[in-house]
Amino acid sequence: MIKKYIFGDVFATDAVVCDVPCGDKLEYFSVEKDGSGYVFRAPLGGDDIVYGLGESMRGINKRGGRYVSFNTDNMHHTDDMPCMYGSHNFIVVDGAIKFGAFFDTPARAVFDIDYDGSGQICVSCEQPVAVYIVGGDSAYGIVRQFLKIIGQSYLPPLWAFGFGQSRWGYKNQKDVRRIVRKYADAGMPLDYICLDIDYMDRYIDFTVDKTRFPDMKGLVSELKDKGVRLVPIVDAGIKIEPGNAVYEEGVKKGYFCTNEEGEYFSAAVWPGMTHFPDFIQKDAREWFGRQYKFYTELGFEGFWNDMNEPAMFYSQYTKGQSGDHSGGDPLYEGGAFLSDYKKFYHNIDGKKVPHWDVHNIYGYNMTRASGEGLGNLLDRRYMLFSRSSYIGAHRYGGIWTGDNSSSWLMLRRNVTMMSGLNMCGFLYSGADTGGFVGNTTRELLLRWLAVSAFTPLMRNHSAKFTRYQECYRFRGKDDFRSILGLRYRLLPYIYSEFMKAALSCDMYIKPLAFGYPDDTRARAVEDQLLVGDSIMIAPVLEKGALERVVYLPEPMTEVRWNGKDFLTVPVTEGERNISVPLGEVVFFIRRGKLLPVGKGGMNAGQVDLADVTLLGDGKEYAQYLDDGLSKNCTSDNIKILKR
Ligand code: MIG
Repeated sequence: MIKKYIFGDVFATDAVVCDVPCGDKLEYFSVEKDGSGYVFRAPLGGDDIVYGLGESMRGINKRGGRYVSFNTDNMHHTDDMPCMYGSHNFIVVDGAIKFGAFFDTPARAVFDIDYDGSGQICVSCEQPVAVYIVGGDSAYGIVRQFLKIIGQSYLPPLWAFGFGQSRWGYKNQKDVRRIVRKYADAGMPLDYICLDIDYMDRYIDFTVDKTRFPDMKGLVSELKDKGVRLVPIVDAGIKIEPGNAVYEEGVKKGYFCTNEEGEYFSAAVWPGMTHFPDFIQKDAREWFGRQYKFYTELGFEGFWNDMNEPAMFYSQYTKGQSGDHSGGDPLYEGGAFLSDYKKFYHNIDGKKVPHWDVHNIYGYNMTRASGEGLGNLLDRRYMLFSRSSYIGAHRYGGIWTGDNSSSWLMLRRNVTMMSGLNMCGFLYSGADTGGFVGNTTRELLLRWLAVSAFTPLMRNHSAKFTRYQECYRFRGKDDFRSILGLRYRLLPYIYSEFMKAALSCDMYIKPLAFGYPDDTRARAVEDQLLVGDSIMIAPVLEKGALERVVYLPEPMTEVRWNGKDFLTVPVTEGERNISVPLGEVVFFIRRGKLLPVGKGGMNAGQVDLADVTLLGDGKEYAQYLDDGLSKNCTSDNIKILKR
């Protein structure tokens, strides 16, 4: 049961795609309107858990924290960092009373989830908001209803579930060829390499630097023959430069955001001064999407969208200012001068809308523009993931969780964020494996790969000036081969579970408690996850640890992957200590379920999805199978495998 309640003149975000009936009186929350907006308050029971909020810090249970929806480019992901790159305003209260609430507003919102210990939720929305209240008997059931109204997840091609190598700093075709060769020589699988801003001519979108990549088309096809795709980055800002056709057309047609004086707003990003496409305008979106033809003609089928909060170094107004980027806000919320977000405008159906009021849907609409453009340009599925997002963007692409760091906390947050992201529709997601800023270690990278081996997006990415972290650079390569190999042996399962979840508007990764709602102990577990319908993972998240305690809500089949074989043994419910040497992975098959494992391969194209062995004590497995590329994905592609 879902009801909608409208407060004020709400800006349509298109997050929800179904007709939801309006309710009379808001349930659960009291509402007050004051000078700073709408304030919603709901009491919490003593043991209530609050789930949701997608990409946000702290843990799976959001209780005790304060979270700010205001998309921000900030790499300081400490647990009290209030804003991330995306705003995912959906929460689920799970206690004696259970309900979900989605605060659909493109403007800033603050979620105080019993932060002060007064036992209540307080959600403050600066601008008009549509509140969706979702009823249900269980937190999981509530989430599933919510996922239905926001529409089906983006469907990536099979190769997007392979392993990808990325780094800010790969600068020419020699670098790219070397990485492909090194991975092959090391006997490690690889499906794609991400090209960061250095592939472009002076960081200008829709260009290629001809000296560093003299024959991009040739390179793309040469590598595709080897089973490796290239995935270029696209930034939000368009360089101001006469002769730049995209810039010129955007200026002529009015596709850029404007400033207070009605001229196009200018801000400095990687290419120098740029204009920001007005992605919130439908025509501008279509125009931007058409530009991807430049890339598809070169043979690219995958992209990542960056700097789309939008991030900026300074603007025409803040040029020359330095130091504090907080714009006077007591909370440091970003790399941009916050005041700049108040100084530019969108043109929506002839109405001048301040960016500040619609800030959180900017990146979403960039993803929408790219996704729709690619949908028109390609006869097959594309890979796409974005940094900034809002609920709704999940229908067009995935996300990565931004500039994390090479730290054990961020590994743990990768685990907790995955369940929140899945509750908000972002099934295709993952973190910078190994960590983006800072120097990784062999141990951290191996443990991180053992987590990412289960996330749909599995990409090793790091920043310029940090230690190189390609897997082949480390000693003891067997350990890396083992974990990368595991991913490819599990690909039939991962792909099948993802596609089934997406097609049925379900989650692919869930908190343990969603599988065992009546188990009070499972409710407190934040370092184990259900991945797909059949398995539970219990990764090692601590430095130096060679073992860990796992909680099993029911008897399961323990699976130990040692790099060669899957060793299975039935285990009883309760607490269990598992030893997990680096390079091995231990996980569990749930009672009555089956896990199909394949033969692996050096890239997704080599994996025979149909050639599987079934592990576990279940009777049958419903496998989603197709060619991994065609757009015709339906449940007709599900075959029942019997044991
Ligand atoms: O200002 O393109 O999050 O993944 O490597 C930094 C360079 C811009 C931020 C992205 C990161 C990427 C980097 N970008």
